[in-house]
Amino acid sequence: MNNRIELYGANTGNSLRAAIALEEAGIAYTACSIDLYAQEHRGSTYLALNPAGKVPTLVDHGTTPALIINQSNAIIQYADSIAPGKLAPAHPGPARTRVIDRYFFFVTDVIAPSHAAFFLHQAGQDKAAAIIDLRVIDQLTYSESFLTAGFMAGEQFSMADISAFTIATAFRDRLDWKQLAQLSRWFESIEARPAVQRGLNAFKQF
Ligand SMILES: N[C@@H](CCC(=O)N[C@@H](CS)C(=O)NCC(=O)O)C(=O)O
Repeated sequence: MNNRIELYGANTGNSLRAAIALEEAGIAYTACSIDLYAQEHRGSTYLALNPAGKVPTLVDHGTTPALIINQSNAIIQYADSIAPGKLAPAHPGPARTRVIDRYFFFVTDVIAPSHAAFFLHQAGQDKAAAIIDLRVIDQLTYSESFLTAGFMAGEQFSMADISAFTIATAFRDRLDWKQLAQLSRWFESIEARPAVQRGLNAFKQF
């Protein structure tokens, strides 16, 4: 093991969100790729870390016993707690609260419904899925109004940009970018960040 922290994941939005958060927070970690196609996430070794058989999972060997986190958004919160100020203003107050507010907008009003639509597609319920996908696109379009100061929650990059970026990436072919000048500028600037690029490439091999 090279680092105290290991991040198990695959090339999926949830895993990439966690990897980008660790990269942006400047937290050293070892990326451990899980081959979903080979069902590695359903094998006993991985199930011992994440009984739900989902990615990502973070293991911090710096605690006794090792700390295991199974939710991508809890991993982001953990990264914020051990690298204060990198993913949100460190001190409680209006600026930090705005970051949390926008972060939860993307997590609960955009990412969660898009997961529901994914499962409806898988179940052959394409009409129902399309209705939810349209709602996701509406919400992403609405987020253009957040970009008055450059980032999703003000003048500084934050966890709100991470949650927004991974879901905007998933819908990038379906957004009307020509009508979304601010969102377009924001997306390009987030995508160009070196830490975001490293996060996007964390699990490239599968
Ligand atoms: N709420 C969890 C969701 C995790 C999740 O659904 N991961 C998907 C990939 S995006 C997965 O592992 N799918 C494999 C499977 O269900 O077989 C999180 O945010 O971490």
